[in-house]
Amino acid sequence: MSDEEKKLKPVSLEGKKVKEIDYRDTTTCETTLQMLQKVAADGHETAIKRAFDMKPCPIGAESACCKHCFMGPCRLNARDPYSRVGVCGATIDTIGARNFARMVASGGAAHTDHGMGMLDVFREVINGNIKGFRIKDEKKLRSVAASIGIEVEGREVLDVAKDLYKELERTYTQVEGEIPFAKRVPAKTLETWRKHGVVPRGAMREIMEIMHRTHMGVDQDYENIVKQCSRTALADGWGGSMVATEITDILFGTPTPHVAGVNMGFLKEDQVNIIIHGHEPLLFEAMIAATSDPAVTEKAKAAGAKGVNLLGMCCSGAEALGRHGIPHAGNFLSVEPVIATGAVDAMAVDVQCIMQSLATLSECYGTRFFTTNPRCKIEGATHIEFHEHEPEHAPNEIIRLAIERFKNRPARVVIPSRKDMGVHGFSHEYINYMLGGTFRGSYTPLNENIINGRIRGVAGVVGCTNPRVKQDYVHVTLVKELIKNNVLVVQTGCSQIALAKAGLMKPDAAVLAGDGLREVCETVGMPPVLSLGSCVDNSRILIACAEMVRMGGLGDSIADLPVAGCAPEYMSEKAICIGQYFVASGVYTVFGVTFPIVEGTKFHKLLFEDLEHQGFGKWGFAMDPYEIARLMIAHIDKKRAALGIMGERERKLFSMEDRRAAEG
Ligand code: SF4
Ligand code: MSK
Repeated sequence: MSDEEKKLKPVSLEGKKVKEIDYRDTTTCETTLQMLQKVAADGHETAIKRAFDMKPCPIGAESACCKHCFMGPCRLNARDPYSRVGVCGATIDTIGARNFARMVASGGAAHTDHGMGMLDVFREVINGNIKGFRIKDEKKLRSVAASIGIEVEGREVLDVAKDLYKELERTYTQVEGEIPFAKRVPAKTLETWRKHGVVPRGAMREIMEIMHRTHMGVDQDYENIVKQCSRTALADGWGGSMVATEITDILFGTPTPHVAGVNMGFLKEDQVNIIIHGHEPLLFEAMIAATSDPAVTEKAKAAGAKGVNLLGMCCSGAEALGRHGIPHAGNFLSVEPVIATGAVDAMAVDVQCIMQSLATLSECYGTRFFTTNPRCKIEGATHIEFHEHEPEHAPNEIIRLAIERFKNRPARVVIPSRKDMGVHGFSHEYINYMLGGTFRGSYTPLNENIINGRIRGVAGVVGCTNPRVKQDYVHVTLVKELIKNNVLVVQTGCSQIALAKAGLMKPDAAVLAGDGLREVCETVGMPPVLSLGSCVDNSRILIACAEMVRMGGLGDSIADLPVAGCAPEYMSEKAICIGQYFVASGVYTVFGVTFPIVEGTKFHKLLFEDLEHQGFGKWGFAMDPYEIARLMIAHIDKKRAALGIMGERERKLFSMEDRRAAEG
């Protein structure tokens, strides 16, 4: 381990009193650190301090308790899990599987509700009822429609769009049959799903059924519960999330790579700063339109500002960064600290990952804090509802109040100077084009480079940051280790922001990659780490996997591919659902932080071993980034060996010299 790596290594904070917190142990992000120290000096608190104050409940952390009825709640002994059962007789496997299933249902509901909201807007746009948005990417519309068997040749855009809407609505409402995007799943993977009865019908039905089956006294066979977990999670990955991604691209444009910036240094002292935080793209798109109006700049100037400066955070920010190059101020654990700059005149949020504390902290620093979605109101926030039919109303009101706040900004504003530039805005379509060129755009070159061993495999590193883990440390260390070992990394969500801050999204970061990956990156001019967007854009990774199978040479199903996934600092139920849909799709998926299951149980063995034998992927768990990398690379090598493509580089690892030394 280098000195630099030692410096980054987390220090155990167990048993430390709050006043002893050294914030350098809690984050590797220097601007977040600066602001965490400021918040503490100002006498306020953040999630990191509260995480110190409140240790996780050890029983809940392993899902060894059940409160599904009022004969309980029942607590089993996680250290001796089969020593007792719940009042109703439920075993640790039933209790663990039911709890896990409800996490999948909640996470899947979040993504599918987001996707359904996007589809509602799409319907209203094509029916002419929403004038503020329009179909921006007709090419994408036609290719999505064609991918699920809709006739596109010679047809009007609106006719194709109407058929596409009708078809995609089934993703949510269908009660029998297979979701439309099942047509994109490689045949052998789909065969496995059919064999095990996990092809999703419609998201509403799957989520309803999982809630029913996990009610007291219904499904008490952990294997049967896990089948419904897979079915529900797949209704998210290949359903709700995929619809969200595709419809957003159709309405607002498919991202293409461009240079853009990340970090708090993009706040501007002489401008009205407005941060958009959350997940759905509609509010952000409407804010972009509103702030582009010269009249808005004039109003800001009249208040003494040079203009209005729009920034994003979390997944709303990741989408706007990838699609439009709007600067991103930071990932999940930086959202509270950024308020402490005093420079945020307004923060407007929609849904998901919005800490309730933001309302209180905003009040401490005079920031105007707005909720905009009827699903997410927060005590202490000002609610200005965003209406898709009148998309300019909420942004104009938020801008007006932000300008007011600018006029009354506190004298002491501290803006960290750091700005990190990188290339953002990859999509599975662009990867196709980038590697294959305009006329022969395909995944063939990627497959060829994997087969010849220049690229060892592909890893998806995604997900949140979590105050139980040193912010960004595991993401960055893991990704560096993977690219050093010639594993191409694709990213979404808050993880990609961690790597952008660490400078890994510049093409010259290829110097950190192993020889083979470096050669490919330098030839193509791409960074070794590709950012693909928000949490719902994990569906881009699924499509990329399906394309790799379709191009040939790497097996017949996603489970055959030399790929692996990881959410090393996750915190949300959405991440559990994402993990389960990757596992059900055939991908080995490693989580960090903690895993909500009791080890040594039959349920644990099913998720961590047996699913793979059934033709799916499997779960893994480790907290140390080097161990996570080792697990992922070992899995990639296992798949390479099964495909018979260990190649020159790998053969060199077992050269005669090595063998003699080993036999020594
Ligand atoms: Fe206890 Fe069974 Fe009720 Fe759960 S469902 S709380 S295990 S009695
Ligand atoms: S925003 S789900 S903290 S990635 Fe999608 Fe970040 Fe995780 Fe929220």
